[in-house]
Amino acid sequence: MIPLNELLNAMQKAKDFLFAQIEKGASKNQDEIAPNLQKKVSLQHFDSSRFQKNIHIYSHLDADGLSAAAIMAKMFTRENIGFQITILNQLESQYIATIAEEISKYNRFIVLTDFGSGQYEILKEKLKTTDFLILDHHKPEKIDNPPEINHINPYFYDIRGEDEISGAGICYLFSKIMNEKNQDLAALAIVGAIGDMQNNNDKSEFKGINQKILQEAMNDRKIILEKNIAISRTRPLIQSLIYSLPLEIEGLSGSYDGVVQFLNRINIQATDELNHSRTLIDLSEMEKKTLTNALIQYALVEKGISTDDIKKLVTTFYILTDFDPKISVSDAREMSSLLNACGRRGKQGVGIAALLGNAEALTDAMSEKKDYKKELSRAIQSAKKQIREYEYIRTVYDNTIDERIIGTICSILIHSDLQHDKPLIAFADSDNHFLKVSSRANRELLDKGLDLGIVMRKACQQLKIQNPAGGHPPAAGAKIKTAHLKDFIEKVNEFVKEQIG
Ligand SMILES: [Mn+2]
Repeated sequence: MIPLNELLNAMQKAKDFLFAQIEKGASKNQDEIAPNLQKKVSLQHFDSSRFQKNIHIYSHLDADGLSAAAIMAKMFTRENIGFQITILNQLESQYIATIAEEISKYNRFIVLTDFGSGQYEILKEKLKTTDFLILDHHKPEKIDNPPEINHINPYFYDIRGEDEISGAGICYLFSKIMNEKNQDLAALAIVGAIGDMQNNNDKSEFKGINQKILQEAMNDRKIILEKNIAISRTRPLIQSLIYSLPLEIEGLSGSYDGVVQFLNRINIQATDELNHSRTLIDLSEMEKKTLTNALIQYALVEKGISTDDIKKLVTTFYILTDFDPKISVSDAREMSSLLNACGRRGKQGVGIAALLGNAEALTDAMSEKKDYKKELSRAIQSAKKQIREYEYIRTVYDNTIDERIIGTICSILIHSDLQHDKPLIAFADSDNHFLKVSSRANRELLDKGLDLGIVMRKACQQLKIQNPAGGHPPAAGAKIKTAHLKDFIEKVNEFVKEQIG
């Protein structure tokens, strides 16, 4: 059988399993939430229905995790199944213990999205198989064959969770098994996949199941592809060309006069008849073509920029048609970074509601994003001063950086100027003398065979660290005691050496 069909078969069984579980066993306290989780709850919908159990969805804090949660929220609402959502930065053992308590006290059924596969062993130890369902795409600890009914993961079917399908994509496929109507959520799966940078290849294209999902979203006109110059779509044209070109073009980048002359030369007005600044989306199709061609011509002929670099000037925008095209987040990439900002600032509910089309939430989310940007640029400047060199790795430990953004900082730094020959391991203070660990590697290191997921897991095992580490080859995380820092760095350095030394 082809892998996708096998995956869908498993989902069909998992759906029947889920219904069987929530139909039995009356819950005493349908409206209560485990008290110590109360402050983390962001969204809930309880309904009196034929179902005996309510569902508690736990999902990951990033854009993919929030998109996954939004899909599940819509799906359960449509089926009139009561649910609540809690978003966690990482599924740590302390939360698994709380979940176990919650199940026995309130008789909940647990759905874990965009995480869980990396913690399956400990979940199985603390919970009964009949109490939870995992919908994840991170590489599982063990590839069981056949996998258990409550554990859905593409890797069991030879589908790469790294770039062929996201957590939101898995939830989307599951939601369609639940109800064909949910095909209208395909665009949300694409937002999730973009959040996990699954189209981060030379052509910015999706592959595997992501490509199929994109096609479904396009068939229903939920997403429109738009090839255009890779500048901001919603900032004033002049500013966009001065500041947001993807490569430096002498005479335009940073030059107000240069850009104004350039636009004059090709007869494109930077302002409209009311003297308002025009943006890329205000331009007519004809003007967009003129601008793109003129820009390529200028860069190629007058500035001698290589054809490889020229390609970067044009990009594909994934336009979400459910949103006003005049706002930045009608671009799926912007939407995904909006969700990410909401998650990192502890406003997960706002992010999910915005993605589901709530206008008020969208306004709030956009202002969160502004604050988030400020916070990031401060943190990057600060982190750069804390970089330390080891033989096979670089580390950053900055106690002024919030643990929720350390992964982002790590990603930005690994793709910045100097960090190309070694992976970067970043640490931030967490609660109770613990450190949150984030690690990132670039393409060159991956091609050499580096798998940070394995490195993190092995280092944790060796140091008998209770919290299981998780992740992919290019990005992995963990949580360790501050006292373990030195030993942990040593182990990571050693295991990276084993892989690429
Ligand atoms: Mn994900």
